Amino acid sequence: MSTPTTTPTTLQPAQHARPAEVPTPAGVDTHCPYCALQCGMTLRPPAEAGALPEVVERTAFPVNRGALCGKGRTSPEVLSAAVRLTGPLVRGADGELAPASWDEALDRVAAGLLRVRAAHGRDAVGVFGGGGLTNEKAYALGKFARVVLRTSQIDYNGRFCMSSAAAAHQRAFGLDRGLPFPLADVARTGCVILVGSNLADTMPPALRYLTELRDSGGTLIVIDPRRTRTAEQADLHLQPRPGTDLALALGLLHLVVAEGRLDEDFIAARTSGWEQALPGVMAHWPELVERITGVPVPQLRQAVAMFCDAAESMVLTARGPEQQAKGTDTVSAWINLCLATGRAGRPLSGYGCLTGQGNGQGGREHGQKADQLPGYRKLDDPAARAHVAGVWGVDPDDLPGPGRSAYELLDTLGGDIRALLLMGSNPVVSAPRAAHVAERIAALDFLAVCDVVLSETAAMADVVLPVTQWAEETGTTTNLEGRVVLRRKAVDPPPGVRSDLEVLGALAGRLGWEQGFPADPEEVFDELRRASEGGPADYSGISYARIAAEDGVFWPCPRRPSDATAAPGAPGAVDSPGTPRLFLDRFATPDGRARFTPVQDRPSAEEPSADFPYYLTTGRVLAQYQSGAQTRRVRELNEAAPGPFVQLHPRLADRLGVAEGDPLAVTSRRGRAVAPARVSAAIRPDTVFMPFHWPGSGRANTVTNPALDPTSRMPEFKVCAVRVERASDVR
Ligand SMILES: Nc1nc2c(c(=O)[nH]1)N[C@H]1C(S)=C(S)[C@@H](COP(=O)(O)OP(=O)(O)OC[C@H]3O[C@@H](n4cnc5c(=O)[nH]c(N)nc54)[C@H](O)[C@@H]3O)O[C@H]1N2
Ligand SMILES: Nc1nc2c(c(=O)[nH]1)N[C@H]1C(S)=C(S)[C@@H](COP(=O)(O)OP(=O)(O)OC[C@H]3O[C@@H](n4cnc5c(=O)[nH]c(N)nc54)[C@H](O)[C@@H]3O)O[C@H]1N2
Ligand code: SF4
Ligand SMILES: [Mo]
Repeated sequence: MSTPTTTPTTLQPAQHARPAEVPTPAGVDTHCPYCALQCGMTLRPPAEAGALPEVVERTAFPVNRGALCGKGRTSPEVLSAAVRLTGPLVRGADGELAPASWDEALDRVAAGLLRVRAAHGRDAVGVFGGGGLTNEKAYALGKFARVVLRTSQIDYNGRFCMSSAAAAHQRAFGLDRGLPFPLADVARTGCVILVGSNLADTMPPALRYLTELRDSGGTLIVIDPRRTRTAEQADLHLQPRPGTDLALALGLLHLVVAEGRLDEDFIAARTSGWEQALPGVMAHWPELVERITGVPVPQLRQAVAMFCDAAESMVLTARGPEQQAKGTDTVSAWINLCLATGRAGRPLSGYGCLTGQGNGQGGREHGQKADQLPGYRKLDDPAARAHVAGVWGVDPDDLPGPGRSAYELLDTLGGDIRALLLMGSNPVVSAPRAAHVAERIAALDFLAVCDVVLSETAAMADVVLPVTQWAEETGTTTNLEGRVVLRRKAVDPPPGVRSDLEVLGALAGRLGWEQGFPADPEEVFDELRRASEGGPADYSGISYARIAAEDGVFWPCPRRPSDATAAPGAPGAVDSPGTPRLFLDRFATPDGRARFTPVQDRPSAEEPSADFPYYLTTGRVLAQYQSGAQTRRVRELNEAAPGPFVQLHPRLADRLGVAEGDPLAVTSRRGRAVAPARVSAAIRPDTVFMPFHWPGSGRANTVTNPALDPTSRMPEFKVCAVRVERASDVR
């Protein structure tokens, strides 16, 4: 790797108040490469050649106030040339990946995409993006697909993440932003119901807001089939069967009605559709809900009392209830609970989704989703098409229509889709029914992958393009609060790598588009602002300079020029201050009212049976991130979480004759994973849990169910039926 220079390209050096005797280190304020909290940090350039930059606390950033988890603290290690790609790779006639020049690699990609397009049509070329990509990259990737490739077949891994919550948000509020309030509000409400989030492990610095909530007399209810480190903090932990959150939410709302705790005034003044939702609620009486969920009626009553006794309260969901084939209805049921009790559209109350990836929020707003155009516009809306086509300088009729969702796209590879450009995901590890997905990827005529490291998916590619990462480039992300932040370049990349934006520009050039794909992120952002202007996620009043000055700006942030001719952000333009809190006056629906959605409980796509008697649920551990492509390359994290495991209850372990560490086989209708047993009373006896961070024989996603939610197309990562055996008993 090249030596990062002592004075890196930066917009603004860090300027924190420090004791006078400690010299202020030269450093660059930036943000963590990983999760949606987008913790602020300062990177201090290395003192000596070849060393890595040092992470320094940045207390001024309000979300994490200096705190970082181990992943953030060790994030510079992935910058090391020892673990990352430093030059393009091209698969040779011998079938092996070998180093190649950039020109050769880019020519190969252009030729591969053109060949498939010529033989099979535009929709035979697919694009798969990621919620970790910056806004600029997500925007450029979506534009590249629609304008250069003119394919409808683009989607991204965010579909696997928060798409159910996004769909339910849209249904109820007419707008989808993960949290409609700053995270700090969580510490100031009266009661929080946290549904299927293990944020002590997945967003550790956010735990402080829950601690502050409880310290100031508020209460915390956690709903999780496992007694996680997060659940241990709760005043009340409900431990339902996996996949029963919909019944649970309906049951709580039933009790709200039965106990006369509805907020009739709020329902009348600010909502619509309550009468239609009521029958589904009344059909879920407490004893039935206890039977479905396994949560005793007294606990249901206690939860309702805690939630309604507080003057303000919140429901926050994460992947537990969302990654289900009924995830959208499940989130709608939780939103209905908030609406019926007047816990929405008021200060310190409301529903929020804890978005997951670094740019999980922005990544779904700027056009890499199958049905979307920038600014959270809809691809099937003629006015939206006309606006964005105008910014892009193309005919609206030339824009393709909506395409397939992520799993459906992957499932089509080697069939209708014969070439794929993949940027920012590692589906061989992270997609449901992963062995099948790997087979589909292998059946492609052509695969190009842009990545920082040689991920398991990149290793299958015909061409691997090595790209720059967070600290080596500037760009914006939008955190789980809807706060747009600026990740600044802090170090120079190794000479052999290029940015995703440069790659898209070079490919566009080879495919006949000399203009329209600049490599400068700020130029891309300025175009994105115009493309988003007037859309639901309006960024037109946000500029790099403003983000730098304000340490983040919340969308929607329309430009409001006092002088109508002033460019966004220019002197004379008075832009919106941004919107930290949504819906206080009205919801974003046509009539300004939040909408109840009538929902009914239904079973999971796969319930336990004689052959597959247990539930498998999956998720995360503290020290690994996602498919592990990055964090498995960091020594300290690997030592903390070296491999997969199967968490199971001591009673189940006894029944199977299994001791701690024994290899266990977990088998579903899709396949089998083998990993050591981790015996723990923290999990329900009818359920086993596997983290999904590893490839190979312990890959959880070999087992998971790709059943999709009908609305969001979210796969059912959180529930499937499995057999659990000692690996030695399985032939
Ligand atoms: N360390 C770490 N942090 C991360 C990530 C990571 O990979 N590693 N990834 C980031 C991303 S992209 C995301 S999306 C977030 C995810 O953040 P979380 O949603 O907090 O993470 P998960 O572990 O997937 O799921 C949370 C909890 O849901 C529970 N659960 C399982 N099934 C059910 C169910 O049916 N109902 C309910 N109510 N709960 C259930 C699990 O037991 C688990 O404790 O984390 C982000 N942060
Ligand atoms: N069983 C099970 N499976 C799951 C989940 C679960 O809970 N259970 N959760 C799902 C969820 S919520 C998610 S978000 C997905 C995530 O799963 P993936 O989509 O596989 O996410 P990552 O592992 O973050 O993959 C990102 C890839 O992009 C690379 N990368 C990082 N930065 C850049 C960049 O700037 N440019 C480019 N070109 N590449 C970059 C990384 O090195 C890595 O290889 O997994 C899903 N899969
Ligand atoms: S909590 Fe998320 S953003 Fe913060 S340091 Fe950890 S991984 Fe990075
Ligand atoms: Mo995610």
